[in-house]
Amino acid sequence: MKVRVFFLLIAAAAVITHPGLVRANSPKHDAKQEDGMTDAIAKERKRAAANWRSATSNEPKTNLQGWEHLAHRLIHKEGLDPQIVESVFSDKRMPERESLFFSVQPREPHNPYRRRLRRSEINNAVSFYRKNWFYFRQASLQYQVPESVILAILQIETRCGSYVGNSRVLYRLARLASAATPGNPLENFEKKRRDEQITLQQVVDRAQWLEDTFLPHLAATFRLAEHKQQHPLELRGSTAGALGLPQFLPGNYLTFGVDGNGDAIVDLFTPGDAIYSVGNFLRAHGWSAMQISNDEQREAIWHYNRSEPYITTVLKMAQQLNAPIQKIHAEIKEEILSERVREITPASFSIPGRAATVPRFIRH
Ligand SMILES: [Ca+2]
Repeated sequence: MKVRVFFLLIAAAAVITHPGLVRANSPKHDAKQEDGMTDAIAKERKRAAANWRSATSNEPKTNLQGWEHLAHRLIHKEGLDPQIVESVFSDKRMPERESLFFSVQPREPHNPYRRRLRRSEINNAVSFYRKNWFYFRQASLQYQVPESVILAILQIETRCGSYVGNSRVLYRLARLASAATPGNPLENFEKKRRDEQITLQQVVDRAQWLEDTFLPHLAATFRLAEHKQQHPLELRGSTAGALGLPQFLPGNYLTFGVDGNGDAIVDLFTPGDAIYSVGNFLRAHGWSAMQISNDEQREAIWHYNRSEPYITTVLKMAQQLNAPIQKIHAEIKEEILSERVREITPASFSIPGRAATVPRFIRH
């Protein structure tokens, strides 16, 4: 769901025939392979040239700043309104398209989450829990996902909203979705083949995977903006194009976003909606009961972020959060017994989570 899904590709990588071995054992096959490679390169060059001719022809048209291929895909594959697409990609706020260089077999750096279990992180999460315990308890009951797991995810994603990113989501997703723009795969191949054992087909396949993965989220950005009554270029999020406290990509925002605070709008920048939406997402991805096996837990979180170190860190943090959460539960119970609960329970909490779908959106 996030840009970190890159790592999924490692598993799907095709078996590579080592060119050196083929050359030594089978000169005929080698020549054939070379011919095939030359044909493929020639074909890619032809596509790139055609794209360039189209982009530089004298016909009067909107200046799409190099995004012609992507605009075409959004209009003809995703069914977006041509006028809106053209106006956004020609907008001065939208940077010109530049070549996108990508890894064919990306690997995650060695455990980027290793520093996320420090005391300060736990304290921040506990402090967020204390302010929003009601949403956590209700969401946990509704989706049968432990409060500690939802809290750990929000802490790891954005330190419970301390930083939600200020990048233009549309531009960041457009970059990723533009990988298969004619000419871009070839540029990547020519750069990589100097020092990597990689075939053009692998590069083309990877570029297509990036387009197929991120084009739907790019299209969802337009739809999300429409619902929020914002200009598509004004939606802000991470450099990976994810939004709000739980860092959902736009497609997931539309599909799994929930109105948790009961105000009949879905706003993932508010704690109540963010907490419910994480519960809803995990529930929809296999977290079927409060007590499930470790493998089942890992599987559900994997859909959130396809990274083993991420999953391990979420579960370790959740474990560390259990005791403080129990302590706060005990405090709340005392508050309720002493009838001071009204001081910490806003009246608007009466019907949280009643809407399981997206009724409407608001502007930030
Ligand atoms: Ca709401």
